Amino acid sequence: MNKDDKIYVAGHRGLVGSAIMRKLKKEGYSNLLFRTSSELDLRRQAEVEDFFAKEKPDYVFLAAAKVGGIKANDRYSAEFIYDNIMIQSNVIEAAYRNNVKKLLFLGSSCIYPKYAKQPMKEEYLLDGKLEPTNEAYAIAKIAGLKMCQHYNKQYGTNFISVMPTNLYGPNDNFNLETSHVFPALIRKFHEAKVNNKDEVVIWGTGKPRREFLHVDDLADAVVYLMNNYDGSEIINIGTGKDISIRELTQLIKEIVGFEGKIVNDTSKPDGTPRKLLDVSKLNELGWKARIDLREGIKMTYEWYKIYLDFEEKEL
Ligand code: GFB
Repeated sequence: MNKDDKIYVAGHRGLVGSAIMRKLKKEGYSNLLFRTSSELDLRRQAEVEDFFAKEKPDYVFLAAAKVGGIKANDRYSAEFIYDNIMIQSNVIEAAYRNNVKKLLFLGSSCIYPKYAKQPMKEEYLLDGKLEPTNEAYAIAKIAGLKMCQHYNKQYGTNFISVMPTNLYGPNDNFNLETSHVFPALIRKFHEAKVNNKDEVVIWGTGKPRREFLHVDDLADAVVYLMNNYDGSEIINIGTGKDISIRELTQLIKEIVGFEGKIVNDTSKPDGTPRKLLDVSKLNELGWKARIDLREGIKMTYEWYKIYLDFEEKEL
């Protein structure tokens, strides 16, 4: 990408999209294109076609999606499959019709089979049954990466697909009903500390293992791959290390400074027992994650406290 190329970041306000915007600005890319979902509903094909025909972006980061934690995926599965299939289908088709030079599609590590061999290599895709709680989202994301591969094959487009692991960082969703575990624990321990509560309830047994990548590392990786990788094979993006939910809970409890008890609500689902990514392809392409988990938790908690102050002043 040249610094004055027109780069469209779809989903620029979200956890991933806002990190990509920060990274592109820091690197001096000066011609960034973005729209809020009220300005442009990416589920509406005609709106997307008009937008692309008018703006003609050179590059597209497709970071817009309907995302959520295990409970949201399970409960709103029809919305997850519809919104994500419509968004990605409209953007990928409009990118092709308007000769976008290159598009990067963001998938997720949940696309792999529930009981895939660990760590999960890209070739394990479609090798087994999916985790039921997020099957709808996973099917949509698999359809998206397959669309990119088939558009490349039939039309000669250059649409690459990456599969990030669980992400965390600034601008995450902290709503306890729909969020992922990382922001949920930051909020739960912070509120328990400031309100002198005796205990914090976590979902499930705490036994599942998850890999956590800071979203600034992800943004660094996707800009790197947009500039250095052309191909139809999907690329995992992660740290290559995982941790149990129980260990993560202890780490966040310690960093937030909560001194009470942790209680497990085993009526809530554990989900996939493990989804550690094999990142050897990414490492061979020349990229490695840099932000250490303990450091990342501290950075995210500091951001969260500033965000809360800002919210309070707004009210
Ligand atoms: O992050 P999470 O919601 O999604 O849950 P997944 C991860 C693990 O943390 C599960 C446990 O075992 C949860 O039971 N957990 C413990 C909690 N306490 C909490 C809590 O307070 N809130 C939440 N949310 N979890 C998602 C997929 O799976 O991974 C998405 O559903 C997406 O589609 C995302 O792929 C990356 O990691 O299990």
